[in-house]
Amino acid sequence: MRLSALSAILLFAIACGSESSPTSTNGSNKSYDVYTVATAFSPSDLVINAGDTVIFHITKAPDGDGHDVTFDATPGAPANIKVTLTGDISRVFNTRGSFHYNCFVHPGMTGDVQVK
Ligand SMILES: [Cu+2]
Repeated sequence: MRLSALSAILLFAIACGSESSPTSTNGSNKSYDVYTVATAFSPSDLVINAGDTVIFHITKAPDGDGHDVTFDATPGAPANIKVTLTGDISRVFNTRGSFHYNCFVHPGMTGDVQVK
């Protein structure tokens, strides 16, 4: 019994090996930060677990414009974030899958969240 619990924990740790590093933890759910840096999202790729939160920290681009976070029309994608000059806006990812998003103000400014 004790041994199987230990191997379950070990398996869990191995399965989570490729995950991104959370910036905070609330119970079993974690929070990850994504920043806008000029006209890029950083980090632009995240691997998280279902139920985790991503906080988008949006700051004005050098061109004076804000940023939006618009997800591809994938079932389970969280609500889009409208063009924002400055603000910290969080989204909870409850559905497993790959979620690609764009800032349409800045062509080529994209990111991905993989929810395991
Ligand atoms: Cu942008």
